[in-house]
Amino acid sequence: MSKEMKNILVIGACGQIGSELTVELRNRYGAGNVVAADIKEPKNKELAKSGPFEYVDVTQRASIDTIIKKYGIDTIYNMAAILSAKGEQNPQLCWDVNIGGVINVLQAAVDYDMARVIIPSSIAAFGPDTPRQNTPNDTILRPTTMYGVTKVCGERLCDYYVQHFGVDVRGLRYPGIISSKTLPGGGTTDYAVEIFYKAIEEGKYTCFLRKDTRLPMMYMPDCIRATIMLAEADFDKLHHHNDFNLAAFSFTPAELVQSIKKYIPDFKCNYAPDYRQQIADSWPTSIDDSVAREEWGWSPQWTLDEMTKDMLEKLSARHKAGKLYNP
Ligand code: AKB
Repeated sequence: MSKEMKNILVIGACGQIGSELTVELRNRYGAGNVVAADIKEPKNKELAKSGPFEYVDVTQRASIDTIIKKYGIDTIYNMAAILSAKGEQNPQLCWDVNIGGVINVLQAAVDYDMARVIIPSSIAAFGPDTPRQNTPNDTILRPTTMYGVTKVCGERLCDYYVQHFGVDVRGLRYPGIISSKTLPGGGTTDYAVEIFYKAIEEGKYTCFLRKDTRLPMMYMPDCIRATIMLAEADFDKLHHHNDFNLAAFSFTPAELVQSIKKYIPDFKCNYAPDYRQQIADSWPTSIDDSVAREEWGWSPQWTLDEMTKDMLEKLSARHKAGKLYNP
């Protein structure tokens, strides 16, 4: 039987996923019951105004403990992470945040008898030896990036804490996430967000991946819904815990350009692949998420063209109001 989630801490709340997840959790659980925490102050006005904010550095256990005690926290979403591209530039930092942070959160969950912990993984857990098309849930995990290494290690650590300490910890393997509110930072799939901003601002974009690089992607509303669905799922029905494949759609940069051109016909895209191409080439092109569908009822709602229309509408409105980068 799962314990009730009453006082939630979101670590990494100012990041791309954390900023929208925190606002949605506040809508569901009450603004005062969801504490946003990060090492930087929130820029997003909705996030900043909607509830409490505290400084937490996930690599410092004492910093997590202080906030757990202050608010009687019983649930942690740990969204703090160094992503794939930044992780290749600074592997030590990637390890410290993605593994040091994860073990701090897991150990805090044991010490404070937490009701629930959510720690995401990524498609970066896969590598060049993994079947690339329709990648199964349970398959070869031999990533070639530091980020991927930390994600596999994190999945295994979380499962260890389920088995040995009875911690209720859950996680899913995010594809590239596209969102209109907070920019991602340091990922290989970031081009799929930047392209929309540049299409609106300049009508052109230079993509750092080849035009035929197919990667699994998802629109933020589906990502938030999936994360909360898994957090609220019946623990007794879960056979997997920390390694759920998650999918919506896959596309190449060229296909995304075609989708944007339906709304901005003159949009131009050039291609100048850099070191991130090698990372992308080691990842799946599409994901089989049937385990998530079977165990907790997952199914995506947004298609590529629906997402493109919504992104362009939202960003155009902000651009006209002179606040494209400051929602
Ligand atoms: C990245 O590109 O590093 C992330 C991811 C797929 O986990 N968006």
